[in-house]
Amino acid sequence: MRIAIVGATGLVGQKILEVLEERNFPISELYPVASEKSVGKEIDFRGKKFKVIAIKDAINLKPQIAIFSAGGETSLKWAPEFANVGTTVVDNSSAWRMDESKKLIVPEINAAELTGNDKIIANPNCSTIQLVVALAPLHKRYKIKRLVISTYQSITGTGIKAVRQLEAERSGKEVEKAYPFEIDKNCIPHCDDFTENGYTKEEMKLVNEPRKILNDDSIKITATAVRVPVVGGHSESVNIEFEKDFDLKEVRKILEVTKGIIVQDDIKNNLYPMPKYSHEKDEVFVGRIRRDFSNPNTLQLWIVSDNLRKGAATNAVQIAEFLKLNQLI
Ligand code: 11C
Repeated sequence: MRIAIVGATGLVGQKILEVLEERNFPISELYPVASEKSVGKEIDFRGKKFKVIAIKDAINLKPQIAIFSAGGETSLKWAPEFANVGTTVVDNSSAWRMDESKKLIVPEINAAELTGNDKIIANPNCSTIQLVVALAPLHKRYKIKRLVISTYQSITGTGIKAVRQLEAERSGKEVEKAYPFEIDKNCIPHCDDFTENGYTKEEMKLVNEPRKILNDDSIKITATAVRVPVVGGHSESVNIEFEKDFDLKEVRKILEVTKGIIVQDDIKNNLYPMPKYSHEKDEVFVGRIRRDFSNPNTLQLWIVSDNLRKGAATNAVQIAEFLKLNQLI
């Protein structure tokens, strides 16, 4: 495969390269792409050095696949240009996710929808991916009526500037801030910009994206997204009301046998998922599985995953693997 990584020097771009290397994705030519100021810099991949090139040069090279992680504006402008030369784009930004003509893919759930005609494929938001991996098999069995989600999101979701802010706060240095407040020893109930309805964009992604992936607009969803001084991954407290009642043992069994999920739920031994231990792992960890005794047909879960891996890079690479395996590129 001839592959371009657009945004190769960013946190997610670097993680994509790491995941491609780990999973031994077949690559004959690699075109790392970044903004003008990074062109000419070298990146390491499989023990070799590769020069970062400009996006126009990458388009002229007509790669079979381009994985984008360079923000919505770059995707809106350049993904169609790649598609025009026959490249299949897997896009990590929010630019195309809710576009009706584009598919929003979590391979374990809906990769079978993909065809060779899908030239721009959207990768969901990190907090959505870990959520739907856990919810999809339960929705299939009991049909979800309503979700109440609270997230505890890693600073790595914001990017390198936030990582530097946290490090600077901890070592007492001055640095340009990614957040309007100190993040160390704090929780900021504000992920991404606020919208007119009082929710943030991050919260509205949690409202809209799961409905599209689960192909069910009837699910009612409300969410509060909170940034916490954590590096390893995102955590989510999820209250799930089903249309019909469930058997708790069966819920656990369903989660245990679902590909990509690791159940960590043994409260007697203090076993539950935590972001520190999901760091650098590709799975979605589910625990604190219990019946909500305040409401009928309602389940409470705690879901944790490394937001840069399954929440971004791993999911994108899995899409690329599916395309290759099914000869869609
Ligand atoms: C965060 N979820 O943690 C965001 C980062 O739409 O792809 C990814 C934003 C996106 O802040």
